[in-house]
Amino acid sequence: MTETDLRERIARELAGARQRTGLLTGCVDEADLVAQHSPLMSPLVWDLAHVANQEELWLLREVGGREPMHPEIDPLYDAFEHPRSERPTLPLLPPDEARSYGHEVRGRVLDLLESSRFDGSRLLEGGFAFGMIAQHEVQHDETMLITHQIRAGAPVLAAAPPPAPADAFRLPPEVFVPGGPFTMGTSTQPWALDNERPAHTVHVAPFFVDTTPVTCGAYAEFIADGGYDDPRWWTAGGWEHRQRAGLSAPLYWSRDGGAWLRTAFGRTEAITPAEPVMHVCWYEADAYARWAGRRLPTEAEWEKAARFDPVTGLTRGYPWGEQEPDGSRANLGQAYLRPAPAGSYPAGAAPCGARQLIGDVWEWTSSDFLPYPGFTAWPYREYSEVFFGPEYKVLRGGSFAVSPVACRGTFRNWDYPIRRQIFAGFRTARSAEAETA
Ligand code: AVJ
Ligand code: FE
Repeated sequence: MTETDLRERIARELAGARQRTGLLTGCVDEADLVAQHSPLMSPLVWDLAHVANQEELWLLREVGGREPMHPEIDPLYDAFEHPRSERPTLPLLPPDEARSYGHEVRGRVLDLLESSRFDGSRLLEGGFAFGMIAQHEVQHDETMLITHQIRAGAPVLAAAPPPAPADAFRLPPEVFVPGGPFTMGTSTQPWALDNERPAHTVHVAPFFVDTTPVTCGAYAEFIADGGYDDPRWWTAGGWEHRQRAGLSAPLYWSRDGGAWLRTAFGRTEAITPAEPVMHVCWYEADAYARWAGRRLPTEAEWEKAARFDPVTGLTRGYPWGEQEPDGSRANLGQAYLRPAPAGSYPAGAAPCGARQLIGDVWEWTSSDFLPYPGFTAWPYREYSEVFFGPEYKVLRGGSFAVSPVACRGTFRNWDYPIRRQIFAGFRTARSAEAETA
């Protein structure tokens, strides 16, 4: 990519992120922006100024060497100084000031971009710092969409449904992924974040994985079969959590006689059986898999299913190859405010035949969030390193709510196994060794 192309790409990604931020914070009134809709989430006005503050910190100060614009506000927007539940009590910038701060930072960043070279320092190499900031803002766009989903009140967001799948009706329920080594992670993708690095060889035993994410219809069968009331399907920790939290269906589902309804962005409707289920925690996904006689895939299995090309033996950037995601291959970027029916996006299929690995819903894996061998924190420990450990589970593949810039075959997300507010579902797997031995 030439320097001019890279500059244009960066400007486009930053503008796209800001457009979505503007929409998500412009469609509710001032009271809604400053309100805390859930102790799990920041007020929207916090996200608004936090993305600007990170952009100022990394691009204007670190890359550009500029002085802080408002050093006194830095601690307010440092995610590690104040937990989300405390943020409404802080003297946050009011919405108008948060907007003009963001606008001013962005203007200066675009000036800086004009004169930036993309070499000479690790932050500038390949435009990394700019790419990191574009990814950061779209990640917060997803966070803000989660806040919108939690928010009570009249609907303010709407989108057309995703296109119906063309050939979903005759897909095999599962596909085979061969055993053997493959290259996991990356050392070369310029905008990959620290936890995706470095590339390393991982051996995976042969396995089968679901062709699509588990659907609402299949999940309703688990519920109807008493899955929530049978400790056989749950780990000890999962059963304890199911009891304590009173889990009996995905978050946002409700019962209407014999039918299931779900509420999304303020509207209640019948569940769509063919749609991937979401708003289930890791414990629910794990219990469903056991009920189905299967298990969650490991993170390495997920990545091998998504990226490994058995013809060349090489690992792809995306299931379909190296091209950036577009609307024909994946449901990303809040274009539609729901996952597409299972079996959609044949053009986005992986070599193994699995579909919708990228986009639609984040997919829980069985794996803890751990560093790859040779990991080094970059450019700050608080992005990934402080979260490594067994208390977080890895999610893969991105959801309909995240933009392509923060979604690729190597991208890793993580959360606590009890969390359900995120746009997460799952697919199941089983080992093939028994058959081939
Ligand atoms: C990678 C989604 C877990 O939202 O906590 C945003 C992304 N990091 N700002 C989060 C992130 C810093 C992060 N997740
Ligand atoms: Fe952040």
